Amino acid sequence: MTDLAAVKAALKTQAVETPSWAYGNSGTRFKVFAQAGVPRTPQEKVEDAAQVHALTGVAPTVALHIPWDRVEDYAALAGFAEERGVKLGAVNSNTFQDDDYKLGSICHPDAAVRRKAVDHLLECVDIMDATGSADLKLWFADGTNYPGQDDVRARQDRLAEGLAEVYERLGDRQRMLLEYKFFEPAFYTTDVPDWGTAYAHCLKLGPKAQVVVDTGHHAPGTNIEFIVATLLREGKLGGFDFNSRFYADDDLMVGAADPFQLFRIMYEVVRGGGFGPDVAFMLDQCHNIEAKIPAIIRSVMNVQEATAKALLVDRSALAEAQAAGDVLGANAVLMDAYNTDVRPLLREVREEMGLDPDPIAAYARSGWAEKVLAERVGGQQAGWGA
Ligand code: PSV
Ligand code: MN
Repeated sequence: MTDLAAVKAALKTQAVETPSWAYGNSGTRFKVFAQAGVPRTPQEKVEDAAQVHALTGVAPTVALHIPWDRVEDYAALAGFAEERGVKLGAVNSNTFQDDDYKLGSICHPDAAVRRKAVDHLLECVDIMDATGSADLKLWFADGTNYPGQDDVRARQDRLAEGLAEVYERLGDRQRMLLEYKFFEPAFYTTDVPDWGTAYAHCLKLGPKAQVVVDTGHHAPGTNIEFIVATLLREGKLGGFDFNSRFYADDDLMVGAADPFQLFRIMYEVVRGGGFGPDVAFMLDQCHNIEAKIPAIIRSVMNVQEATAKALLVDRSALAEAQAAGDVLGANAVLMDAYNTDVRPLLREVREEMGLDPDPIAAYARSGWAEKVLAERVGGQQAGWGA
């Protein structure tokens, strides 16, 4: 038997970080479709993120991407966010959109380019000091396209050296979260292609370096929940970039393509003691053809639903069935939780939190979409890469 009151209490503590770039225009390399009313400034992105938190109650922070969210005064941006009821979250670095980075950034063969990349990462830590952010999220587009193009092992040495310099700069309450991705934009080798490589670097760096699992960054069929279980067991799971993929790094709404996978991941999180402040639950998505704010609300709700189901797993019945070697019985315990309709429970949780039980309908009624459509006229709309 699961304790429903405990499940509800846990759900009320949930925190899903939304990404600033998800509020701006995005697309593919073929076309970016502009949407009316999208933010033009980091402040407007924060305002949209505040709407998501106000309606869901579980999206209290918004991640920044530098330089996409460059401002003169980061402390002022943090104050602006707090006035609207949210905080600034992870600072995401960007060493992939400058011409100098054609052959890589922190792993580049030229020391001058490596210096530039590391300086950018150090600047991101300065920004964290100003915003009060705890996490520096690192993703490197570094790699090679052709066998022999560069010395793959030397690139690992350069990576280790650059990361070590940034690690030394971190404050006591700051972490570095290293994200892996198995391909793209490099096609032959990627310098941080998998959790093992990220883990090896983080282990050498020390306790403030942890691995981040972007759910879209795996080959089809990869057992992501096993990776999650392993990283948690080793104390090295720093967080998630949640999204869904059908083919590659599609960045669709989390829980849309494979809600069962999301449940399995969240079960391992709960099972491994990772449901809490030590693991950052972030979205990393782009909404290319759908309305952005409702899509982000839906994504947050999808994470909530998977979490509720994971919390509902009857752990003692499961342990009993597992110990007895009852294969089908154990599987049934897990499937019972997955097949539970948790929407009524989540409606209750929201009502108890003083929220509208239906955040999507509440958003439609709020008038926010009409307001920004009328107000956000002119200027340069924010977009992926701008
Ligand atoms: C790379 O594909 C990535 O997942 C990294 O997290 C980047 O910072 C982000 O996407 C940009 O959307
Ligand atoms: Mn990511």
